[in-house]
Amino acid sequence: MFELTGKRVFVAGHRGMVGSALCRRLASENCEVLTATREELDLRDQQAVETWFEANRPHVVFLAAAKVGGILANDSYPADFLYDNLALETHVIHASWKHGAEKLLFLGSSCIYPKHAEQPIREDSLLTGPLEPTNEWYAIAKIAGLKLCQAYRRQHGADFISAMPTNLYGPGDNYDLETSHVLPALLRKAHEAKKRGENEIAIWGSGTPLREFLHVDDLADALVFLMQNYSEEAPVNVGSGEEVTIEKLARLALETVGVEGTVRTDPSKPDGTPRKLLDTSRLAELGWRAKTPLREGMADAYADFASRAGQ
Ligand code: GFB
Repeated sequence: MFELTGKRVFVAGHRGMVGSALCRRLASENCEVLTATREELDLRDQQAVETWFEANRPHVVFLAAAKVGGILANDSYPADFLYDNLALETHVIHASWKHGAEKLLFLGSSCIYPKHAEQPIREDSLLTGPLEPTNEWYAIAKIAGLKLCQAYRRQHGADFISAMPTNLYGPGDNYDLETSHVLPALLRKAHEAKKRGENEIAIWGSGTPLREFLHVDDLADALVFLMQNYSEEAPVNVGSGEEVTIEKLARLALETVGVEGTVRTDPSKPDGTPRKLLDTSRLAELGWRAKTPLREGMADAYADFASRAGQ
């Protein structure tokens, strides 16, 4: 088991949904958590990253910083999704090796797998077929990050590992209707329908795509578990096994918010990949399983949204 006790642990991206969940989770490990705001350290600036690592010399790195967004943001800003992610992961992974970090965990995404991968998606289906076009820019950057970890392990013996989470949600999510992922968007749409006294929400696409959702606190727990218990080249999928259609998710959002309403589809908007269910047997064999049921997790996410919206 890899010990976190007494270590300096850098959480890159600590203000994001995943990074902040990691900080909450690491509070119960006996370690020193290092963070840097975007204003203090632009991870896309290689010199700044070098200088920061030289000064702080973390023993452990969780690479949770990333340019992320939902299907429309991915499709609209391909240069940002490719460049920002390639730049920051290259700089952090290289500096971690150069300045002697003992271990690094890189965070990928389930969209790295081929659009028509056999379901549930096993880790070894990586690079066996074409990607989903709406997010191929992000996926290519995440594949490059995973490969960097493998390359530094092979060439330099660096203990760098990768985790591939399914679609995430929870406290600290982005609720902007243009750039967010589907779950926060639907909670917000249901919330606004309730405020306006309406009984219908509109969803993008056909409503038939299937997605698996994982609460971010479960993910953070899995990442700490992997840091302590896993040390191999292959990436590890992190999922909940809880899969729903987008239409069902919209009905769950209405129930969570307390609206008796209906769901209208919008076929002019993209569906993206038809299904994205991760095979999590590798993680289960190591001894970890998700705990939060979707209905319970959505209530928690909505409480966070409502408190931030001042409701
Ligand atoms: O969460 P989402 O944006 O991303 O969309 P992906 C999931 C599904 O929900 C798609 C539908 O079929 C959307 O068309 N959807 C319905 C909506 N209504 C809405 C809405 O109001 N907002 C949004 N955003 N979607 C992302 C990738 O793919 O998944 C990223 O683009 C990343 O790169 C992330 O991998 C985890 O699941 O399609």
